[in-house]
Amino acid sequence: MIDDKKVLFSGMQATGNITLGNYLGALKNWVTLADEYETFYSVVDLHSITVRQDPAELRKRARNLLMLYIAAGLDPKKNCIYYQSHVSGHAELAWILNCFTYMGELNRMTQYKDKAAKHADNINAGLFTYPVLMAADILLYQTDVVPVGKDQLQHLEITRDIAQRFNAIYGDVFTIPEPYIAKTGAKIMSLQDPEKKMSKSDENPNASIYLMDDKDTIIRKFKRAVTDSLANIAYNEEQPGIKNLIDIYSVCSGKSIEDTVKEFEGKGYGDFKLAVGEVVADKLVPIQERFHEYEKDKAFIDSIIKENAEKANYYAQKTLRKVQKKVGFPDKIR
Ligand code: ATP
Ligand code: LTN
Repeated sequence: MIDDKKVLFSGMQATGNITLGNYLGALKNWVTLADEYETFYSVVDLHSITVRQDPAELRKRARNLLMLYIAAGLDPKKNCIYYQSHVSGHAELAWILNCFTYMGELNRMTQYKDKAAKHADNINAGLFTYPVLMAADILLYQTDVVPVGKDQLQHLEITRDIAQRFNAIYGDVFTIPEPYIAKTGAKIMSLQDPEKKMSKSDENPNASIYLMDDKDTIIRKFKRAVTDSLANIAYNEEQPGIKNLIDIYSVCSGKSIEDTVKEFEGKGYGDFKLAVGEVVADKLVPIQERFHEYEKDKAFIDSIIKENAEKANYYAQKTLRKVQKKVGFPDKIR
């Protein structure tokens, strides 16, 4: 708790262009929940280097991502939006938690298995202990709730296990966090292969809608979206492409799944795809406009980066000192 408010933490990697999946699965919910909680939204650049990055590119993407958080509707004066690398407590706590995490647990992580298969030439120890750093992110702020997409549930589980294990030995040190998964939009699928999640690291640009895509591009990508030959707009597992488009339309328009199906019953796929494109563009264009405004206001963004890093550091240090004491590190001589 901070000032009687529960704490919310979440983060995203600056590894590529943010997709509609990231927005609907995570960022959009962050905005909805922001008022209710004391919030920390991090650009998790330490996580990003588990996969090789070009330094100049990483720096640019990380700044763009930070500006996108703000452009999406998070007020940086109320929400602590900051770079993970500006708060050394993340790495320090991660080290300690590494000593409370088992190889067997990490070996079971599906994200690790997927990424290791994708980057067979660079299966580094950071990739393996990625979930421990994520646990440190969350536990450092005594977080109550973590809004994420469905793919991150396993990482939340291991975070809870590590926290409970630590608490069992040293007493009530960490708050045990709960995941928050939205009912719709928690898993947006690729437009080119609706059996696969939409991912910013997909090589095929037509598989994803990027948050910065212009309206024509958005509509063109939806027109090309892979569907089926049943010519029937219905919400079921046999029609994953159409199901995905219904999900997207429903979250972006605020209408329920049932109302969406009713609205398009009997209509052709072409008309439906166009309507999905329109509603998505209506959501994204205002975000893009705000983003371009912030791009011009370097001094404002810089001041946000500085102030929020200080705020995050303050809370991080509080937890870190407690943990260091518990495990038996000597007090610093001041
Ligand atoms: P990468 O492709 O590089 O692994 P990613 O697109 O999966 O990246 P992350 O940075 O790992 O994105 O995730 C950021 C947030 O977006 C997480 O909360 C994640 O659960 C959510 N998310 C990612 N992809 C989707 C998706 N297709 N649908 C819903 N939520 C998603
Ligand atoms: N692994 C997450 C990003 C992430 C995160 C976090 C999310 C790193 N640390 C802490 C929530 C809380 C992902 O989305 N791939």
